[in-house]
Amino acid sequence: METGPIKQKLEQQWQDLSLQLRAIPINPLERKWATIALLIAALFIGIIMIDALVHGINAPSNVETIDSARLHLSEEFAEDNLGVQTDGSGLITVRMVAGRYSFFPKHIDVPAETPVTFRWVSLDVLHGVHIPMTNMSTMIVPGYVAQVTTTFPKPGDYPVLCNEYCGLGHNHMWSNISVIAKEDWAAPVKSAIAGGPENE
Ligand SMILES: [Cu+2]
Repeated sequence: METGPIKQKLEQQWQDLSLQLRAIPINPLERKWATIALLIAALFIGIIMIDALVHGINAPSNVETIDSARLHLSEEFAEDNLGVQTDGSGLITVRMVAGRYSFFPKHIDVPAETPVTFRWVSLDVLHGVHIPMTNMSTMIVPGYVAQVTTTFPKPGDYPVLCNEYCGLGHNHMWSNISVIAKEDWAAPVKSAIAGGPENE
């Protein structure tokens, strides 16, 4: 197929359009502010792109499915396997189950200033989890594993809140995490249990 005439026609149309646009009278002050507005938009898009592509800051998304009705039978989220675990290279993974109206296990200890990967599953309905002062804020959708890596900046008790309405007891659905100084924290003993993609 010959593209020459089509290309010519498109170029002609583009020239006509730009001539028409240039013929529209625009107040210089308006033009100035429109330019500033476009530059601000470009700056914000640039910051988002740099964060996403250079610093790796992305919205939590993890397409990994799991059968919510059989969590207790699954290898990874069986009761004995919940909580804090470290693998050979020292990476810390926390596995937690959200269910009406609590997060299980009820209490965990994690170190400050260390990346901790949380893997959340729901055993019933849609839940959310939010830990103030961290980037932890994700939905826990039944049938999927939600995974977020976060770092707790300093020792203390951090609240863990459900932020998706999940039923009448929703406002009581919260627990807390103890964050202890990096040098005082010791990895839990049961650390070699299989489960999860990083241990396979
Ligand atoms: Cu809730």
